[in-house]
Amino acid sequence: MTGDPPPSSPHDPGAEHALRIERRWASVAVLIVIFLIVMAAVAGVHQATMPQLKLELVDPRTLHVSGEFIESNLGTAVEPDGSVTVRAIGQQYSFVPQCIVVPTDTVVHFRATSGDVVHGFLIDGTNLNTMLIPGFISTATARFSTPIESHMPCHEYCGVGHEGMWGKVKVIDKAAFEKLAADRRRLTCVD
Ligand SMILES: [Cu+2]
Repeated sequence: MTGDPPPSSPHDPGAEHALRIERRWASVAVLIVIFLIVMAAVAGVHQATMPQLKLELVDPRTLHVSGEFIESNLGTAVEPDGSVTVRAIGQQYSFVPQCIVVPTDTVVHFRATSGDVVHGFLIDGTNLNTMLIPGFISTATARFSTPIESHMPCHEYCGVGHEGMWGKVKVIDKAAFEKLAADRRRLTCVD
């Protein structure tokens, strides 16, 4: 009989120790994955079953007749606190207004909804991206530091005319905007 078994033997105490440690760390990794899956499931169920924060409803059948989204109320308005609010509607197959104008260096609140089916509201080159769902008011807040001109395509398939549904957003210098806003209650850049 010779002494110790060769190093590769399964009875090598060093190899067994390494195997135990590997198994231990593998269980830690599996536990982390299980924890993340449970966390995602709980968060998903919670979000699906609880009312969303600041859920604002609107009747899509009377949008054009009364309330916040009547035609004369659409476009960009200056608020008493200096911020601006943009109100818009998405409908098959255009946005109203078709061209939105906002100032630089100003807090801009977007409030939009849909008059018919689900549409998308996205401003190219920014992280502003939301859905317009009939019956709900979608809100987003942004601040633009430089003047830009961006496209605003609908990004939710909304019917045969979807590909032609897009608007424009013009961010203009704050001083120029204030000049424009001086004698108008609602602004758009629709020619
Ligand atoms: Cu669309």
